[in-house]
Amino acid sequence: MSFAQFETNYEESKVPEFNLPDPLTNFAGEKITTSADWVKKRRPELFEFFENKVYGKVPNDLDSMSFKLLEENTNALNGKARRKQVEVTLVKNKKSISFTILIYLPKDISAAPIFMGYNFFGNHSITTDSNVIISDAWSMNSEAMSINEHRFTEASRGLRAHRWAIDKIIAGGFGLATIYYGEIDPDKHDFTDGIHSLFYTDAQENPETHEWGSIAAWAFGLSRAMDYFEQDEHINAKKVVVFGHSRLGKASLWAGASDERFAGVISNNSGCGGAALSKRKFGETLNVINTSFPHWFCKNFKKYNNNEEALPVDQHELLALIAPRPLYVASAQDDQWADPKGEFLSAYHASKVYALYEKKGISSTQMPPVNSPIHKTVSYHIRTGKHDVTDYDWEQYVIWASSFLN
Ligand code: GTR
Repeated sequence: MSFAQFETNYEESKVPEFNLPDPLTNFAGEKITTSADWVKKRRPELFEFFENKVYGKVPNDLDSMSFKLLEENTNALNGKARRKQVEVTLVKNKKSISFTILIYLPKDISAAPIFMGYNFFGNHSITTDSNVIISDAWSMNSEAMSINEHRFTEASRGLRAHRWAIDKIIAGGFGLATIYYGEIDPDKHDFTDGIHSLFYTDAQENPETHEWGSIAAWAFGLSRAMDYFEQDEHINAKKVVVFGHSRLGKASLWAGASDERFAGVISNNSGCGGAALSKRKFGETLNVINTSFPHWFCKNFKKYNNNEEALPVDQHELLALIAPRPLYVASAQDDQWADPKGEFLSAYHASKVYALYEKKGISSTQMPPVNSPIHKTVSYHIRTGKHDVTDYDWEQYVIWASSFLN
């Protein structure tokens, strides 16, 4: 994809002056000074804004859902882990879709805390484990991932293993659950398929202007996985940290905001429409993202293309919706497209809502040096390197999550 037709600002001196909405002043201008007032007078209106004007509302409830254990092995990963592959089927209006959760759990813990997050190229891409089932869902083609004709094959097994530090996660006392995101909604500008299609009435082919785009659909899928975890005796559903990288980090943030069952939330390089402040217009902007990926947000969000000034919220208020639960925002130095500084400042400005709960967050507008993580209830790091998920990132997540889950 080429972004050449858009002008991209990468210079701090060219960031416009902007008024950042105060998370602790409600739309009527009233100051919020207690956590009780935040919950009663501010959080609901912010949530509603993000729901109807940014990510889009889930139109209805499912009619039913079911779980099927496809496979289980107590001797996975050289004997260190229990592996499960569970098929979840969602039913609405006599239509259904299914997705498969791949789960690894440390064997020595009876009900394990877990990290859960989507993968981009199939469950079989995250590990060389030959027992992981290959999804038959649509995928974008990728030469690097050996994917032609939009289908996965054996050729992409393990090709994304470097992004998933499974050994470190298991050794840290956590399990890992992952789902191929395309099984919930294929990542293309076509709403006739995926989870959206189950909810249509008559000949509808598109969500309404305030209804869910793909990010909200992926967040919905994470919540359905959570429904499964709540009845798996080997998982502690009160200790699920939702993780996501890039577009899937946008989805993990929205999942964390919209489903308070998630005990912690990680945004890895989520950028525009994720953790980064939109009003800075640094790197990717709303016009760029809504043009390149018209299906990610609800249609109402397009009103703010080249019109960020008119937005009565910004992404720090999305982060604040996660309070008081632990939140980790991570950036990468060479990922200027995602605006690391905008991600950092967003975590900083969200921290005042955490302070209402006497939880510590980011206390200075000064970014920390690279590879110098700040671990608090609101955590942040910027590491060296590019837009990616590295062992360094996972090492930080395991240390941080251990501080409140183990
Ligand atoms: C980029 C997009 C980003 C980010 C990224 C990804 O092309 O502009 O917002 O989501 O894709 O998901 O890898």
